[in-house]
Amino acid sequence: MKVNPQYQTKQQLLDLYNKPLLELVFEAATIHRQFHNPREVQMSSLLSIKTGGCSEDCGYCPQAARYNTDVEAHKLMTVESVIEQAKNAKANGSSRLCMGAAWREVRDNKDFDNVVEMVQEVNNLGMEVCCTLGMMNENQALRLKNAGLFAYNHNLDSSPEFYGDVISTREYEDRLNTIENARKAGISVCSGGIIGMGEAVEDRIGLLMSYVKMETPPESIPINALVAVEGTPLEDQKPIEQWEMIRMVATTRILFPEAIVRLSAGRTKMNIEGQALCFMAGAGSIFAGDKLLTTPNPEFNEDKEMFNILGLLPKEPFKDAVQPVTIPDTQLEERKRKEALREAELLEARKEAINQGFEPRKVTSVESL
Ligand code: SAM
Ligand code: DTB
Ligand code: SF4
Repeated sequence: MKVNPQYQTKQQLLDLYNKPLLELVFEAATIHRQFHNPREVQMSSLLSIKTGGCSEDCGYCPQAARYNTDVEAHKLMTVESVIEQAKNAKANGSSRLCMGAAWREVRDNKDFDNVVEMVQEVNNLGMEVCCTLGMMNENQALRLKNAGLFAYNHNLDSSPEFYGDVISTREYEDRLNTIENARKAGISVCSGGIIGMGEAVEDRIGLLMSYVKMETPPESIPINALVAVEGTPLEDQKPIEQWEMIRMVATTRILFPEAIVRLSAGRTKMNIEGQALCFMAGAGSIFAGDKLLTTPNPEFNEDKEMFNILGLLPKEPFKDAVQPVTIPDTQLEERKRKEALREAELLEARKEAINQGFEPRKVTSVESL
């Protein structure tokens, strides 16, 4: 059951969201137990592989170049450092790595080739690999799929009606197209939204209705509470009450019984009791590690203690699906072949020069140039 047939209309969903809290949690917990092991919670680590300097104007985002935030822009990480971070996340109990890039869209360039290689390498570590790289076309989605990508995260963020109040540089329709491209390539879809941006409850329900309308709703639905970052247009938004997170998690759980509902950004503002109610109401995953993409998150040890207190168990990778197979990427292979050839040619030219008595000039100081 992808969508719960009991809830078809916006009004039915609004009534559900506004139900007495414990009734709502009970209904969600009952459904959660029918479709999932309630003790298992997936720990997923986020890694910002390319940070800041983004051209978009998403009002919540500290990585948009146009806002004056403390985020320092960094170019794409190297494949080696991504592997190191992935191993570290795995050693701390994470079964999924989500790599995020502050891009408007994927471009067919060397950086993307490197991302393809990152996906291959992390998949080889036996972790579920997720990417969130902005908009992408079908061919790019296929390359990621063949590299071994398990899921693609692309959020709709809010209802179509409220979306324009927060973002103007990308249309809702663009987002739906990217989700469709991931789907067509056979990649599992992770898509959700943010609450606490000043939207009405109707907009939270409007977000969920967008997923109801899809032929296949997402397998994974992250629910983020806005992290209000200084310098962004939403910096003055008051933090939402954790009861709202619980209601949103529960409503999402009831509506999409098979999906993994992710208790995502905003946990530093919640206590263990509030998070416990989210797990009770069907949250099946958290982001683990002391950093989300650029903002703080509870430390691994704090979460380990919470898991102990609540009797939760970290979920193993690929429990509900098979691990994707990595297929060699012809573009990446071709680039590597050309690079190796160029390097060999340079080495040969250098040897030749030495043989002919031309010592390569040693640069000892800037003045000698
Ligand atoms: N640049 C890509 C894109 O926008 O599709 C991928 C990275 S972007 C940071 C991924 C998601 O993080 C956004 O769609 C948004 O839902 C979430 N996000 C970003 N900033 C946030 C914040 N301050 N609070 C909560 N969620 C946030
Ligand atoms: C999602 O829905 N939440 C994550 C993940 N998908 C990529 C991102 C949260 C980012 C919070 C703000 C930051 O740390 O920059
Ligand atoms: Fe750029 Fe993504 Fe941030 Fe929007 S959410 S500004 S696209 S990094």
